[in-house]
Amino acid sequence: MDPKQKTDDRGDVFAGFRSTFKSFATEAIHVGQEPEQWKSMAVVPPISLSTTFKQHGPGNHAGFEYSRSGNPTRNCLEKAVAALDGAKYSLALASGLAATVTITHMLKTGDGIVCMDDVYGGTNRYFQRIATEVGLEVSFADCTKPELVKAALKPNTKLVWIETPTNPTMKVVDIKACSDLIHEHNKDIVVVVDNTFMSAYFQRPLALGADICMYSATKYMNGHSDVVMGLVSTNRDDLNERLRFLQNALGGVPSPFDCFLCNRGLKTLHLRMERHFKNAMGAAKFLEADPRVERVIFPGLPSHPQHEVMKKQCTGCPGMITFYIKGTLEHASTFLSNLKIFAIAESLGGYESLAEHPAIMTHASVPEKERCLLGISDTLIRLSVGLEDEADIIADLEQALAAAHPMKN
Ligand code: P1T
Repeated sequence: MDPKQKTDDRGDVFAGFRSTFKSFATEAIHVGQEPEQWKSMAVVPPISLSTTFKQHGPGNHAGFEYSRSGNPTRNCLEKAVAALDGAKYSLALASGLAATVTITHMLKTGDGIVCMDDVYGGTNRYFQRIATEVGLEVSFADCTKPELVKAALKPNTKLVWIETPTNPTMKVVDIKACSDLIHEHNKDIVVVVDNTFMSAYFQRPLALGADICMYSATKYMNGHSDVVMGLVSTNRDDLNERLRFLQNALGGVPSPFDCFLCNRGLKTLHLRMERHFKNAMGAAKFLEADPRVERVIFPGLPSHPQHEVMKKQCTGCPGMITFYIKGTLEHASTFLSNLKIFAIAESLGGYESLAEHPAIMTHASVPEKERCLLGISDTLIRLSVGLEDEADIIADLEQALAAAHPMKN
């Protein structure tokens, strides 16, 4: 740690990172939650299950008509998310992929999309196998390299899709540099950042020049592995208008109950993310020092190629660690099968620790040739470090490594 870098009250792991967004916790707890909006003065927003709302006369309603086009519980969540993203507007969708599809529906046949080369497998599958079927032109580029982004931009490019850090190889894109470059080329290109890995607490893409910030809220934003949801935020009136139309017209909306749960999850986002970072830093340092591990990719470590970019644009790192175990697929499988605290499961960002094998699980739909080029190999393991005790997390990793490499003990 550079001794000149001041630590704040969040602890040493945060040294060198941007300081927390002002009043984040207060806004997470209060924005959109005003008791005065309910006749009952309920402090906790009620779950409005009604699918329809009585009108005083035809077209004369109290702000809600039909639950797909607007719902009071969803409203509370959308207002809170907008505040946390530093955005004017936010919309909730039925899943992260529903958010991706809704955003992409702004395009027309013949339009082009440039997508970060490493993204969630389902995003890759949607762009390659569905968007192209309806006449959208999709290309992939490593957005950590400005010259490759520049080369990928074509006259028909309407959307650039950035994920940072990427899933699963944790590449970090300089959002400001990339957005500036794209907007200088053509100010009308919509830059989207998938902020799923970071959550609103650690990264604000809109403040860095992106036009849209989206999430799989299934992950950190909800944080309890009990909701599938997507979120989309923007500061642009035109994009909000179009997206809100599509939210209703395509219909991929979340249930009021899920909105209630996600809204509740946001109340502890700041606390959860800080603990995720502390636990992940401990685990990443342990793995990096272990001879049975080939390489650790964690943006909080100085060994990460874009560690400086991460510190410049983020207020911390989430609990995501990717590492290569020494050996073969068998070693990776043995390691995963022997974990006791970590569950072998897809998804991430919940309070519980999860581990998975991207090549077999989350990224199986990415063509094998591309997986090889991206480094999604048989020995690559992805961890979502949860909120358990750090010492227990490390002990679990240690015993699973010992099971995978018994000769080394
Ligand atoms: O699962 P869903 O809520 O539809 O979100 C899709 C999605 C979008 N973007 C990113 C970065 C994601 O990680 C995901 C979903 N990811 C997993 C299920 C996973 O295990 O990686």
